[in-house]
Amino acid sequence: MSLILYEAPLSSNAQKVRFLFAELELAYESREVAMFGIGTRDPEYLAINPFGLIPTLIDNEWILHESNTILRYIAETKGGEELYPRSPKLRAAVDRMLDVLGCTFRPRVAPLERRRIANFPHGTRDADDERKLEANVRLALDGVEVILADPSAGGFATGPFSIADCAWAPTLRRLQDMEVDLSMYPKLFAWAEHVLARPAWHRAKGPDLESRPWME
Ligand SMILES: N[C@@H](CCC(=O)N[C@@H](CS)C(=O)NCC(=O)O)C(=O)O
Repeated sequence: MSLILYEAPLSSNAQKVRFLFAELELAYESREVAMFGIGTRDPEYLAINPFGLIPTLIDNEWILHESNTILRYIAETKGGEELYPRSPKLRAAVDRMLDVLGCTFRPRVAPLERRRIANFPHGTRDADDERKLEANVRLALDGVEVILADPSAGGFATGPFSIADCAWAPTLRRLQDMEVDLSMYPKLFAWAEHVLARPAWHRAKGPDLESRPWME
């Protein structure tokens, strides 16, 4: 088989790639990499992903890591061109949402996820602390809500369904799982409902968070 994905069921960065595979109905071989394994990776895995992170793609012996880069590569080369538009402004809108996710949103939301979903560090749930973390998430949600107010974002992040929606789906799901009150963010709420209702997401999302050890 030409496509191999090194992944983990609960890895948000693997889930986004699985979502795109499911949208494009691409067959691939899944090879599970243990989560929480950073620092203990074997040399074989470090040879294909020098950071020891998940996911890694191999396409006919050609190796690629970084989940958003994998999304772009798959869309361009495996029949998903309409999910990563060529026109510079439409492409910039998709790229912006990918960058907002990786560079701005994930760093703000990850600490709250660790407390609320993973209960990490264990046994130290402190309501005041969580409120501070949630306030930090809300600043980021405010920004996303403004972006989604663009009239061209018709239900999805950037207009028609794109790889930006694939990338955001795992994080939107976790916002729901963390019971962050999204009522102040009607556009984000509607977007999450829309994306997470896609049949391909249901085929790709993997197990519920409670059922497996979890980490970002
Ligand atoms: N920027 C990387 C981040 C990858 C990443 O942080 N992956 C997490 C899983 S979602 C990981 O490997 N964590 C370390 C571990 O589980 O040992 C990407 O987008 O691929």
